[in-house]
Amino acid sequence: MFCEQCEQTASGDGCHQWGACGKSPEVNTTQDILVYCLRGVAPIVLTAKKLGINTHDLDVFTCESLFATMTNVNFNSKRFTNYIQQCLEKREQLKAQIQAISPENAHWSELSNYQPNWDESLVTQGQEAALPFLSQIDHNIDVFSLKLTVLYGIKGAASYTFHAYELGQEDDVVYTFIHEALAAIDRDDLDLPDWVDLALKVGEINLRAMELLDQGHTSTYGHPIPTHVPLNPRLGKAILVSGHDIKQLCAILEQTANTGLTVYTHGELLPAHGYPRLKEKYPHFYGHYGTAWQNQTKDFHRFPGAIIVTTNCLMPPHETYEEKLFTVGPVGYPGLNYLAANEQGNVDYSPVIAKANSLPGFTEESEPRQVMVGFAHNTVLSVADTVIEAVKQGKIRHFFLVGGCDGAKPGRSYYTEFVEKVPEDCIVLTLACGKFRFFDKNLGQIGELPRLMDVGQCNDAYSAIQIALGLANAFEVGVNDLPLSMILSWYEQKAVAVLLTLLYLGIKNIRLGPTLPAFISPNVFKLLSDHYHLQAITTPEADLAACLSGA
Ligand code: FSO
Ligand code: SF4
Repeated sequence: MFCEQCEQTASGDGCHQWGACGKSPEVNTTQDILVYCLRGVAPIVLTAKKLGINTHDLDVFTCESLFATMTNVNFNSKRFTNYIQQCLEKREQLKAQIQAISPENAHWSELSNYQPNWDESLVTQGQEAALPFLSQIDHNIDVFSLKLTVLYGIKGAASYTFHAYELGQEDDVVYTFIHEALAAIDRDDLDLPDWVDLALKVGEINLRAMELLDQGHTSTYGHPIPTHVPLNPRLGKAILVSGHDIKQLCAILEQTANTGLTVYTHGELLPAHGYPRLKEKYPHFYGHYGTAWQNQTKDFHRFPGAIIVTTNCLMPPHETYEEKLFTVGPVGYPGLNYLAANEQGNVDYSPVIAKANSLPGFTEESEPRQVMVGFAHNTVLSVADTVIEAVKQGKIRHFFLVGGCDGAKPGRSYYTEFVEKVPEDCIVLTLACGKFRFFDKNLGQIGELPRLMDVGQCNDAYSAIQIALGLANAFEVGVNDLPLSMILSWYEQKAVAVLLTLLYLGIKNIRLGPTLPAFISPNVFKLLSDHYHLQAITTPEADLAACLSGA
């Protein structure tokens, strides 16, 4: 196997024997074959779109199945075999439609005609499917690096697009580009500048995908508002919902209303407490339990109720809690309870409710603790005048966006130290699961403004971008001229997509850690640092001093 799509890739240069995430070579191979099939489907979909054929089914399927190949989403090779079968069936149906109306356009490459041999193990065939792609490493390492950047960025954008679709927000421009990018991977007529442009285009399209998702969330659940979230459980039986999918969280709240169960968020669902239409409608939507994804084995073991994981990051489960753990959507693990949606896309959560009722729930009270969420773009920009005034009066010196993913590597303590060292006349905006290293710290206030503001999930990176652009607009300066520094942590492919969006927007001086992506070649990194001053984190002290001096 070969995989280097995430930050914890083995020895910093690729997982070869077994995934550091727990992914087996078999799962990796079936993922490779699925992506190989999607690369072959893409030119067919693009031809169909030009002919006016409706490709919506394959558009959504492509996004969902790419989402499933992201880090810590799905470890079940059977699910990937099933995705491959569906992909090939849908591909042949679309070819037949094209053949029927425009036979002169129905000529397909070997890749678009690919058929695995179902009588033989997919594992050996998958290696062959991935190899032509891998062999390009020797051909041009920098182009290969950018191809991987595009592929991983597209995976992240596909996950946002899939969430937005679930909330009724779609744009064919996004779907079309996802197919264009997948088809481009097998082109050999593009040189380095073309690939740089394509990577930035991934960023542009990802911005649109994130905008759609933001519209989906805010039009369905209202704009987030500052909200206190208890961290201490209350007495009674309980369900814990992890991942990012607010639509599934809402469905769970609806089905558990008046059951006596209390619903808690875990990980990246913490910011869901800021949505007024969820809080107002569901009084049993109570608090948050646990911290970031890499601590889930401890959190899930201790939680005395049923647990649902709606998206990444799922870790291989321990036997102490696998019986009470359920997955939905693109998430899966062999042997784990999976709740498939019906034809209307709805999930029946009654097995989760039954499991929660069979477990003890919380039987002891604990010290009240709370955190505050809800500082999304609408809230922050509604006080833009106060912010500007505070900056003009010298009460606020600088803003730091300390955001991104968490992970298990010790180097990630950089982010905690960084936040602890931020001077008292500066504000920290945060988002995504990296915040769990400092989310419950009391950093106090500057006037009416909290010094630590939670913008939301990694899926709300759009909100952070809107805040930066809105403040730049209010100050009548460019975004790079704001007293704002971005200190980002990455782990998986959504972070790659967001980074490409920030580069597409021309944002400079981003500091990235805890390590640089293994798939970025030294030349590509040099190009990004020359153009955008993208830089690796160093030490909290040195980076803070540099940011405050405007570097
Ligand atoms: Fe974290 Fe995982 Fe949200 Fe990522 S839970 S690491 S960027 O998948 O999604 O921030
Ligand atoms: Fe390794 Fe990350 Fe790939 Fe898992 S997703 S196999 S940890 S590079």
